[in-house]
Amino acid sequence: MEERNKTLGEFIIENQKAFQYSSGELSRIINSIRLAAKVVNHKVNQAGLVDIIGAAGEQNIQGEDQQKLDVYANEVFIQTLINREIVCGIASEENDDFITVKGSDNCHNNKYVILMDPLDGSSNIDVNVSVGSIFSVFRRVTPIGTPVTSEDFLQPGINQVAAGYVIYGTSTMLVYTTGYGVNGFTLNPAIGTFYLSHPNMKFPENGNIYSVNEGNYVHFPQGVKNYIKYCQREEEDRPYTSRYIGSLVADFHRNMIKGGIYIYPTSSKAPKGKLRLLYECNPMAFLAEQAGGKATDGFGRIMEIQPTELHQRVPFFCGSKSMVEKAEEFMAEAN
Ligand code: P6P
Repeated sequence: MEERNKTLGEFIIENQKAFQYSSGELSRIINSIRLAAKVVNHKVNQAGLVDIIGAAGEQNIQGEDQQKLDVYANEVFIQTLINREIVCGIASEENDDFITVKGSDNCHNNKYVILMDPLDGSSNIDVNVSVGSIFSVFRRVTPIGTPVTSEDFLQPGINQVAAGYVIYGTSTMLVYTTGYGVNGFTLNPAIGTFYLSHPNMKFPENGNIYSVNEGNYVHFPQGVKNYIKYCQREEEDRPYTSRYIGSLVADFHRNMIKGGIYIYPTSSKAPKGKLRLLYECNPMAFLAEQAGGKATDGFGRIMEIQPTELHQRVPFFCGSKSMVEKAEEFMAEAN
C-alpha cells in the first residue's frame, strides 16, 4: 500500500501512547480544536459570500469592533469545548471574564483550562487576508472538583502544557506543540482531514525578514528605531526585507518557515504594546521556543512574565533566535 502522510488523528493516538498514564484529556482537547477549526474554516472561506463579514455592531473588551466572524468563531470554539466537557474553564479575547464550564457531569473535575483568541487579525477578513485562531492550555492550579478561579488563568507561560494556532490561509493548517516539538497539519478540505505536512517545524537560526508596522515608527522606543535602521543599513550587505501582513499568525507562520522576526513594541499609541500576553504572546512564545526560536518583551522571556490580568498587553519580539537577540541588544543599548 502506498505510503501516505499521517493524519492528525493517527498522530494524536501515536503520541497518546507515549503518555500512557495520562487520561487522554489533552488529546481530547486537541481533537476538539480540530473540529472547531474545520467549522470556522468553512465559514472563513465563505466570508465574501454570506452576510457574515462586517462588524457585528458590538465592541469587545478591547474596544475593538467585533467582526461577525469574531463572534461566530468564538461561539464555535467555546461550544465545542463545552459540549465535549473536557475543560473546566475557558478564557477568550472576546469575553470580558473567563467562563466556568459546568456541563452535565460536573466539569469542575476536569484538570485543564484553555485560553484563546478565536479569530486573530479579523480586520483582514473583508480584504481576504489570512487570519488565525490561537490557543493556550494550562493544567488548573486550584483544587479539582472546585470551580475555576482567575488563578487558574493567570499562570506564567512556562506552565503551558499545549499551545497552537490554526491559520486560515491559502491552505488551512493546525500547528501545535505539547512540549515535544512543533508539528504542522494541513487540511484536505475535500475530505475534512488534517494531514501531517510539516513535521518537527524549526525556526531557522537566522533570517532576513523583519515584520513590524513601520507606520508607527515615530512612536517606537529608540531601541526599536535603531534596530529597524540597522536592518535597513546598506553597508555590510544587509539582506533584510520587510514583510508585515498585519495578522500575527500569518507573519509568525511565514517567519517560522523562512526565518525572521516579528515585533510589536510599546509605542506612544500603545504604551504596553498591543498584543495580549495570555492568548497571543504566551502560545506563540511556547511554539517559538519549541521550534528553536525566541520570544521576549525586548528585555526578558515572555513565558516568565507573571500575569496580573486576563487581557493584559505586553510588547512582543518573536522569531529566529539570533534576530531576537540582535534586537534585544539595541533595546538594552538604548535603555
Ligand atoms: P497593527 C491583529 O489585530 C493583531 O492583533 C495581530 O494579529 C497583528 O499582528 C496586529 O494586531 C496588527 O496591528 O496595529 O499593526 O494593525
